[in-house]
Amino acid sequence: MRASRWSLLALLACVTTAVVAPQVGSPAEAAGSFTEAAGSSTAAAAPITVSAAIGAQNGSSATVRGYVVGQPTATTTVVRSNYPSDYALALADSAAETNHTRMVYVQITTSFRAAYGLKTNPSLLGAQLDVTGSLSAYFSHAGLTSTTAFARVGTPPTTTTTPPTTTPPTTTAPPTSTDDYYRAAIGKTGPQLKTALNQIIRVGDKLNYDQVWTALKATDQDPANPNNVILLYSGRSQSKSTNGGGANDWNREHVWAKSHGDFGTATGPGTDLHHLRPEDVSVNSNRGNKDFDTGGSPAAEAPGNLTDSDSWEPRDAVKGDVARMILYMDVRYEGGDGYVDLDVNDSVNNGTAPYHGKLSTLLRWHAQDPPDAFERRRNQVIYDSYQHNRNPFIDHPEWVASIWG
Ligand SMILES: [Ca+2]
Ligand SMILES: [Ca+2]
Ligand SMILES: [Ca+2]
Repeated sequence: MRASRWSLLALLACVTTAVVAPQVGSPAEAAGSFTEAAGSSTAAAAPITVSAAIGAQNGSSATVRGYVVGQPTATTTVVRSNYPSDYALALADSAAETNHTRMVYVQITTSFRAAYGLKTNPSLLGAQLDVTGSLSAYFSHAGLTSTTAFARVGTPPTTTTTPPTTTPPTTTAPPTSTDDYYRAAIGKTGPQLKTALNQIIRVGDKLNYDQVWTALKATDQDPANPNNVILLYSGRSQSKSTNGGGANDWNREHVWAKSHGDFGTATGPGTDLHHLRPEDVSVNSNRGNKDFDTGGSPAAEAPGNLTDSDSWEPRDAVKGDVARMILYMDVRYEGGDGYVDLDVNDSVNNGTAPYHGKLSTLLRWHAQDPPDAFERRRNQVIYDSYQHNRNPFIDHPEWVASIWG
């Protein structure tokens, strides 16, 4: 009896919404009601639980229903006050949930931050939401990314939850490749390709230097031990918690030496995760600001690496990684956005000029050591969870020859 009464109420609510919708006149509201109609005419978009979302991290699109239980700030940390930003929230099946393994971390895309970010809307804690997005990792944790719709459960979507200017979802399938991301570059070659890639990858979020510590623990996690990171040159697996300044701690290596262009550690090239890697403090210091080239004698504590007075040769397993990081920096930083234009050249001893070498060696290394699973995962984590931009030469190794061939 109770069930049928609820059904009747639900039906009545639908009818009421349907009746009200035609009365609203603004284009935004009309678009909202169109979206509703489109949604109901396709396959049923019934919300799934948070538990189901955690069990289906396969990149598919879904609407997840859950209670706001805080803001994730790291893989295992969810804060419930003093929210640092409007960029993320955590949902759970219970409003009282405190165990992060029973939460899904939701990326709040730009247009929803003002209405659903916890820094601006701390009273959302405990509210029940329906959020639509892609079931994929966020902060290296079960996640819902690239979100396209947010709604408070029980609130008619046409009145308060339709974002003002976002386009209604036109496709239901999530992108299965990076083709959408690179759409404006695909088909171009040479300088036109470089320009198109710059315009794509310069868009994103930036970290401060302190946030880089947390990010590197996710991007460079040892696949065989989630408590550790892998050090770039040393190849050593070392506890995430041993970051610091001691000789055998790890710190933040700028693969594009930060003195080349003198950008330091201010937000920008100095904090760009695409070229920052964990490295042993003394090894980092030994590499210093040398350009990359072959030759020299074995570097202390970094088996397989060679160094002489003017160059550093990384171990074979990361030669291509180093090359692609340097090439990314050239394309990402082209001036005109407040940061120095960085350029790769065919020299060593570049000193504080905004150049890095040695191009001919880096091109060989790129061919010799193609992208592997570790490097691709790292690129994806940076895209999903931190900067929301990509290194094109990991996704499209053939573009290196098109630009520098
Ligand atoms: Ca050391
Ligand atoms: Ca490699
Ligand atoms: Ca450049």
